[in-house]
Amino acid sequence: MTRSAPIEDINESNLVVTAPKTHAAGVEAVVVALDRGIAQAGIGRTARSLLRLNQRDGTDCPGCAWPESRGHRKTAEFCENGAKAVAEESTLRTVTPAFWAEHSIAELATKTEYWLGNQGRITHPVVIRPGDTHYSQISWDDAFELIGEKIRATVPDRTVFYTSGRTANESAFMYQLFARSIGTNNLPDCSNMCHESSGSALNPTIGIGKGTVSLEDIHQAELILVVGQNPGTNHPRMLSALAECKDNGGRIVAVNPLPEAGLFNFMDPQTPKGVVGKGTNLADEFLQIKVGGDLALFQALGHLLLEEEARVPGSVIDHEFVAANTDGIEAYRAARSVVDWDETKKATGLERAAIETVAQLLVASKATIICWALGLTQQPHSVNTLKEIINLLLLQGNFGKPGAGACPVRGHSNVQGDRTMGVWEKPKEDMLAALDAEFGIVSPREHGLDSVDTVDAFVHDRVDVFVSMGGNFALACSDTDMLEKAMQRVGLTVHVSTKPNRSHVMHGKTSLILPTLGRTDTDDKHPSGRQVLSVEDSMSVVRTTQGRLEPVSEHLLAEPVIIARMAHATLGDDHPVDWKAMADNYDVVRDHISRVVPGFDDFNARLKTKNGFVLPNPPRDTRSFATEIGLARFTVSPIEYLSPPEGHLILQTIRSHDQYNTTFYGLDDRYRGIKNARRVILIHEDDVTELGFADRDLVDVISTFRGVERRADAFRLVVYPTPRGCAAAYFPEANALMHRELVARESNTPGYKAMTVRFVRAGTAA
Ligand SMILES: Nc1nc2c(c(=O)[nH]1)N[C@H]1C(S)=C(S)[C@@H](COP(=O)(O)OP(=O)(O)OC[C@H]3O[C@@H](n4cnc5c(=O)[nH]c(N)nc54)[C@H](O)[C@@H]3O)O[C@H]1N2
Ligand SMILES: Nc1nc2c(c(=O)[nH]1)N[C@H]1C(S)=C(S)[C@@H](COP(=O)(O)OP(=O)(O)OC[C@H]3O[C@@H](n4cnc5c(=O)[nH]c(N)nc54)[C@H](O)[C@@H]3O)O[C@H]1N2
Ligand SMILES: [Mo]
Repeated sequence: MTRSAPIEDINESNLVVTAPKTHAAGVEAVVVALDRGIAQAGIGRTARSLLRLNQRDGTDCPGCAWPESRGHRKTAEFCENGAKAVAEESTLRTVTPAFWAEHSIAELATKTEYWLGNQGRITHPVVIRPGDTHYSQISWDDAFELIGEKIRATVPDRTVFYTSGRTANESAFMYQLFARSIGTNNLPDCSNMCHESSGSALNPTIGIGKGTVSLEDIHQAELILVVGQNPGTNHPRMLSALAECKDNGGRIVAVNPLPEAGLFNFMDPQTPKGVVGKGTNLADEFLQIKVGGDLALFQALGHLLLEEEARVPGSVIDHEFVAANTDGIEAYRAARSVVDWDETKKATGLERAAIETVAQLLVASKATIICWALGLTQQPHSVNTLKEIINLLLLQGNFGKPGAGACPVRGHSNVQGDRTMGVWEKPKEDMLAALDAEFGIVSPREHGLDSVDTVDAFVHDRVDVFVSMGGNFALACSDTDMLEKAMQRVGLTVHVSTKPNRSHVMHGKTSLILPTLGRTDTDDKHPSGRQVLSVEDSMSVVRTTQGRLEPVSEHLLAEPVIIARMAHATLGDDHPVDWKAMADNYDVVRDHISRVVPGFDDFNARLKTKNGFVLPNPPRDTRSFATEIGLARFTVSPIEYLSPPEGHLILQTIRSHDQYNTTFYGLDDRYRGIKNARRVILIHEDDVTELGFADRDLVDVISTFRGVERRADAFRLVVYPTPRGCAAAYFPEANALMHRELVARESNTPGYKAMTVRFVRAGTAA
């Protein structure tokens, strides 16, 4: 069943640049989506998978975590990029033992991620041992035996269990139970690199680490601020929700350094207006902010709201809400009583009048939602920026009423669920006590390593066994060069994966690749028949997901089965947890979850209802805030922004329209007008000139952090409408420039949107 894979790798000199687009989707989106699907999987498989996507009893899209409608569902409840994610997974191209025999590690190390991922789905477990030049086939039994042996041979603290956020609830629950049964909380996950800052800001201020809105709230909001995110590419179904808000008379403000197409106009290919008309205009106001300027912006907005309240008492502050539910408004009021407009301009690049316009929109709105993603979470002062958003929402009582609230827009399709299931290096005592009581184990209490700590542990040779439940750790993290070298010094790396990636190539001394079922595959090799999994979306809705496609190989095992067998091989027959019972029937896992994780009572029965169920969300449900003092908290932070030294710019890293994190679907960033290439630096025209370069010059990039430099070669400068002083490059190519200690304070999220860089002509000395 092998379909031919592209043989060419990336030729960066094929770069074509056209003007950025001003609308997202349209008919072209459908054409691209179907084209990719059919090329990978053929017509029948593409139709079967896409028609099941995001339907009741269907497959949860493996793309983003945006929720599905709980009411009417369209026949096509997916977007271009969801369709690409499915095409990528349902491909008929296969990576068999013959592939590994043909390509040595030395050869694979020269391939790009695009080439690796495009080879197809891995069909058999494979191993590479010290001295081997190639991976070769291994039986499942031997693979598990090897894992058990290596884990038993070391101490729990030197084992690490990473999770990428596609892992379903049941697998995530079993995985954390496995780590804790061994005796470690070393459970880093992709969330550490993503929305950790959101949790760090929300938990102490509103008493929950999640968003407080539903999809219906988005439709009903009077005003939505879309800050630091690129929904046209990364959450395309969000555009339909924003369009519905507009149709209902709502207003939208976009805050972003880049004029992302999806912020301006959405041509919904599923409505006549989107096909032949002009689409729906989205943003009423666009604040083209400097990278890192949002804290200053939200402080200025807070000042303007308080000023208006002073002018017309009662017109802005929801006094009843504030008095009953919050603490700290006086200190906030005092801190925001003055604003330095010159400094605000320096931080944000925005004119005072533009900020005042948005303040007026906030004043006029009785139901405001603020949405954000990575543009706000990956900077040194991210946690304070997000706390400032909470201040604004609290002031106007925007919690627990229709059309209002805080909306962190999550990444991986089950990243939120994985955390709910206990994949966290800093578990709460309640969770551990419940686990211990349920299973008769003694969970470790000492906090474990997060993703950034894990990179550091690798670099300092403090890891013996690294297990990766999905993901591509080598490329997703900071300090790529150092990390790749360090990963090769680890005793055992285990990659539970669907497709080949760089982490398989930068493997430990011994390494296993364990091929698993994806979301779209049927999972029916169990004594109790076909199994169903569950996921939680960005808005705390828990529902089922099941694949309907025949797996490309009969040798794939489901993630719960792989975890159960790793655990059994490591912990033996005497361990109190019945791993096999869970792997045989996922209802058993769910029964355990119902007794351990709050909000999951009667899990099996409730999951079977039409729309699944919504987890309790005290701020949204009852305006209650489970902080230490039982009240929501206003907070005061000093102004902070990024000011690069002379001759330097701030570099933010972004996703192109043709990628899913480290997986490349193609080489086009269609909305931004970049084609056929990825090693580009988007940069303001005047910065190019001032630095003595010209458009399309080839440069080497040098980052500096606390006096330490990193270098990445051969990027092409592309003049782009980004603010002065702010450049952008694609992730993961730019990760070699990321110093691992450049992180957001409190959350330890990498500062992927806050590098300080300069350029030199390609090939010249620094
Ligand atoms: N198709 C597709 N979908 C995806 C993904 C994917 O790779 N491909 N990834 C998934 C994952 S894991 C995640 S976490 C999400 C990521 O979703 P996004 O957060 O949308 O992803 P990024 O590409 O990092 O885009 C960051 C946006 O923030 C803006 N920005 C950067 N710095 C600042 C700033 O200082 N202030 C403001 N206001 N804006 C700023 C950038 O210009 C850019 O528009 O998407 C998920 N969905
Ligand atoms: N510079 C920079 N770096 C970043 C970011 C950034 O914005 N800028 N964003 C960060 C963020 S938000 C995130 S979430 C991380 C992403 O980090 P990861 O989640 O670690 O990376 P992915 O690229 O999503 O993982 C892709 C791999 O997952 C495997 N896979 C796919 N589907 C499945 C499945 O169903 N099961 C299993 N077991 N495996 C599967 C495939 O083998 C594929 O190669 O990167 C972070 N790194
Ligand atoms: Mo993410």
